[in-house]
Amino acid sequence: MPPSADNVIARLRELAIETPSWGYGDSGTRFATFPQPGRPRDVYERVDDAAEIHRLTGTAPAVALHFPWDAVEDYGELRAHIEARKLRVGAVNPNLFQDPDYKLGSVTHPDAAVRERAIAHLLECVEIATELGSTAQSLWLADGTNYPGQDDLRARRRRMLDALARVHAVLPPAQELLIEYKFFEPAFYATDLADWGSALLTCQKLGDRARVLVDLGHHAQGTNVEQIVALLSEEGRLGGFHFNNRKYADDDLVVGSVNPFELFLIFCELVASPGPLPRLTIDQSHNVEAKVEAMVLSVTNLQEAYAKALLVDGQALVAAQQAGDVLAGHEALLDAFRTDVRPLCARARRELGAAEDPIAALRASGYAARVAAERETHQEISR
Ligand code: RM4
Ligand code: MN
Ligand code: MN
Repeated sequence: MPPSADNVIARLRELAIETPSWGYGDSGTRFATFPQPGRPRDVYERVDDAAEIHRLTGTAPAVALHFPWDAVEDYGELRAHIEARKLRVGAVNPNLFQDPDYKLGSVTHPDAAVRERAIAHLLECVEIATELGSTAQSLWLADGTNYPGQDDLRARRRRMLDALARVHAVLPPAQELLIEYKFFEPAFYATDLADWGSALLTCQKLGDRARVLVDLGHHAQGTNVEQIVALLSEEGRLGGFHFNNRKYADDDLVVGSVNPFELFLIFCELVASPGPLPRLTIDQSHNVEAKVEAMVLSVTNLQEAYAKALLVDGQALVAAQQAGDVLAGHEALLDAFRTDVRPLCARARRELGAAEDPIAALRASGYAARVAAERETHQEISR
């Protein structure tokens, strides 16, 4: 028997998604950026948008931050602003990909002085995380090479391991280090952390508090992401997710929009994993869609994928697998996937004090028009 509706709702109520501060501001492609009315002008307004997502969904209680994009003078003030909006700080994300110094790499750079700069930023992010009460530093490196012979692949790996070991060594007990991989871009010949295996080996070398972060957009076409999730979970190294959806590359489309079945299968692996859910963060920088609404839709898509995974009849699945009944096992998954879980999710949200239909509630609330008026008519604020 699948679990009861009450059980599913109890588990749904515990789902906690982190939304990304960097997903609320203007973004675009390398061809153009399309400014949206009401876009937040600073981290405080990005937090306000994140709070609106949580108000509507009841399931987005944390905001992940990116530095230096979200840097402020007074982190106590920022933390108070976040907590006053009933949010907490999610993972702190360092940025080692924009400074001209990092053209040839950051922690893998051939010049030791550049590597020291990169390490100093990672150590600064440990301090920022401490001040903000964050429990993770989530690291994605843009490091890589574009041409064979451009640099020594093994030396780059050793430089990276030395640098990250220094960061891991000073992590306070409350913090962990999440290591994200990406198979290409911005480097096109060799990415220093290209896949889950490279990230896992790195974590195993660093120590217990380093775990792998899986960004759904960072794999080659056809990769079985749910199997990667199962493997990392079995190794005790599944640190978390960056949720988005992709069609071709690192597209950052709304999670669950292109391949909801893949998302469901990933949640099936999470439901099968012992212990609490790992860190679940959205990593989407939208180009043409309304940003707050896109983030609400992303959270409701995650709620639905989780609800469907919770509805799988585990006994029927195991019985089919043990009987070698290939399609019965598959059909046990399809039964759950085809269930319309919208009423269940609406009930869970109602019990959380959120909106039964968050998209309709957002549209009816006038939030977009209000922030468009407030944020356009005032001078650029500086805090
Ligand atoms: C990268 C990666 C990182 C994110 C940046 C903005 O592709 O996904 O997680 O911090 O984009
Ligand atoms: Mn990511
Ligand atoms: Mn990405």
